[in-house]
This record gives sequence, C-alpha cells and structure tokens, in this order.
Amino acid sequence: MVKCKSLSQWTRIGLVGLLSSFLWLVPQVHAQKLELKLLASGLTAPIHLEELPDASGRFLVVQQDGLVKLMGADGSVQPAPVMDLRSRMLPLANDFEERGLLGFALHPQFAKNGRFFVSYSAPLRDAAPQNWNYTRRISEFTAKTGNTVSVDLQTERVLLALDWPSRKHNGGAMAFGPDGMLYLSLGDGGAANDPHGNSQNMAALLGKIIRIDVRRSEGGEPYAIPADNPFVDNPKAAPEIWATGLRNVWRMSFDRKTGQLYAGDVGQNAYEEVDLIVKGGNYGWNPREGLHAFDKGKPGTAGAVYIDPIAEYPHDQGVSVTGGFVYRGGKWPSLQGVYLYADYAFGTIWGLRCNGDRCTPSEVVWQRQGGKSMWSSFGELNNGELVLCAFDGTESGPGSLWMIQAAE
Ligand SMILES: [Ca+2]
Repeated sequence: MVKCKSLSQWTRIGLVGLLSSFLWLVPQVHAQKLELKLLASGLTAPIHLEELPDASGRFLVVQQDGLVKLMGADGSVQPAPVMDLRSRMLPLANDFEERGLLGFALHPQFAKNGRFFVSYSAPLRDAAPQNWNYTRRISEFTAKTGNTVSVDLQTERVLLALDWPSRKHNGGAMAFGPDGMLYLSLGDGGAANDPHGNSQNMAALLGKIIRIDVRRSEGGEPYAIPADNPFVDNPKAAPEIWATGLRNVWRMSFDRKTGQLYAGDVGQNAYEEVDLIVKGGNYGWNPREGLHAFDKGKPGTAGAVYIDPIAEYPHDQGVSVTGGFVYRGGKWPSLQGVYLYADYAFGTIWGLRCNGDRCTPSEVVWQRQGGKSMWSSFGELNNGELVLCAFDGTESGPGSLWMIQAAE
C-alpha cells in the first residue's frame, strides 16, 4: 500500500530481535486490551481523518484515491465529496500502489481561514530529470465552510514540488505542532537500501521530517523557515530539516499533552520502529535499521550519533508500521497516556507509555482474529478519542473506520 512493502515482502519472516527498549524507570503499561467498534464502511482506501474544529461532530475522511469526504458523527457520508483531487494527481495503479493522496492537515485556525494542507502525487514536471517517477506536491488549499464544506481546486498554492525517484517511500505524514509550525515526513524515495543516499544527505529533503512556517512567506518561497530550525546555520543543509536519518515515516503525531512527536518509521528487511522525534535528531537510516546495524547500509558520517527507536518489532510480527497517537481522551481511563501503534499488514496493535524519553516495552493490545482489516492510519477526534482507518483486505481498496475502546 502506501507504505513500503511489496506483497511478497509481507510474507517474509524476519530475524528475531528485541521487542523494545527495556527501561525500568516508568511503570509497565500492563496494557489495557482494546475493542474496536465499526464506525463507517463503504469508503475507499481511507488514509486519514480529522474532525472539524466546531461542535458539529463532523469529520473529514481523506482517501488515497484523491477524494475527501465529509462524514457525520453517526458515520453517514455526504454524497458529494468535499474535494476531488484526481484531476491534479498522477493516475494510480490498480495493484500495489504507494502513491496518491497521502497526507492532510487542517490549519490550526481552519475555522477562521479554511486553510488546509495536503501531500499528493502529481504527474512528473516537464523540467524533471528523465527516468524519475513523479512529482510530490505539498500544497495548500482553502475550503469554504459552513453547513457543508467545499473546496475549489483553483485555491491551490504549491508549497513544495519534489521530483521523486521511484514509486516508493513517499512518507506522507503531516501535522501541526503545538508551536504552530507544519511538520511533514518525506520518505527516502526508494527503492530498497536508499540507493540515492537521501536519508543521511543533509542537502536533500527526502528521508527527513521537515518543519516550515506557513503563517508567512519569505525569500520568494510560499512559506518561511523557522529561525530555530536546527540546521539554519549549516550552509550544507536544507534549512527546512527538523530530523534526519528516516526511511519512510508514514504516520506521526504530537502528544497533545506533552507536545512530544511520535513517528512510525517503516523498516526494510528486518525491523519496524517507533521513534520519538527531537530537534536535529538523526534516526540512523541507513547505517542502521531499528536497534541494529543495517548490513547493506552506508557507513554514515564519522562521529554521527544515531538515536535508537523507543520500540521495534521484527518481521515475524509485522512488516509495515503505522504510527498512532497517545490516547488523551476521557472515556477510557485505563488507556490514558498509552501510545498506540499498529502493523498495517498483520493487524496487530501495540501500546507503550513514555515518561520523557523513557518508555515501557510494548505490549500487544489487540490482535486480528480472522477478518482482514489492515490498519492504514489512526485519527484523533477533538475530544481525544481515537479512530482507526482500515483497508478491508485489499490494497487501496474498500475501507472502513473503527472506534477504539478499552475492553471491559
Ligand atoms: Ca532508525
């Protein structure tokens, strides 16, 4: 799907490794097991959802195929999509497809200004180098809001247009931080083994999490560089970079209580990982994969310090991590402060707790028993309750939404 693995890789049995970092200074999760309650079906490849910042309980469901739909609190879907981006997108393949509409974030003042941001796959620019695959656009649109929500595609402002060397490893996560800045994940561009060396190349935006200020323009760019970005004084580095050494962060989120940024970085041959992203951090791809040296990796820069993940799992437990959220809702006290994440293909969901950067080992909180749900993404509602987006058993095919509850 949208993340990184071919179907054949899904069946690959990886090496057995450590489940997590074993640090004993915070209590064990003793993770509350989850129950999942169907909220909506009849969708196509849902990859994100976001509640409108009003009291209506309505939310937007973002689909990989380029449609954004408005859904009522009862799960009813408005027939006409809020947005149909397909005319600006690269046609998607019918089979395994990582490209498409992959990221979406409402401006913190969306209720007032209607601004929102997307990450999607557009046809390759005429000026792009030959043999590249497509152009990734990070764009802003402005919606009309009220009783309904609509988007005129003519409102598009392209913030970034990045030519992409393959169909793979697009990243796609977008989130506003508590500092009002927009954070974006950009994958290493593929294919296997980061052949272009993007993740450790500080001149490249690929293989990074970047941070930009969309409240103002600067230097002829449609956005500004925050003055406190970590590499603004390094002439060899792109000033947008916030964190580096990432392979393919498909989903990331801020803990609304602590402001910490959690990212699920999709691994390659052996390990999936979850990282706590800090300013200027280098997360090791591809000298490293998870907590391990990566045997096809590049040596890395002498003296570089690589930050280990807070959790990893080997490929006999899953093959494509979907980063989730720290639960901060009020309905389920036993889940309070638990970071939930999932494996897209195997369907397993884990929980862990962190106190600063000290985290408990992960515990399995839900396992697929039959059924086909593949967890493409988590969504957080305004009240902190969490929702799962699922592909119902086929790549980029029919999909559904599920409410997360604590089991009785
Ligand atoms: Ca890493």
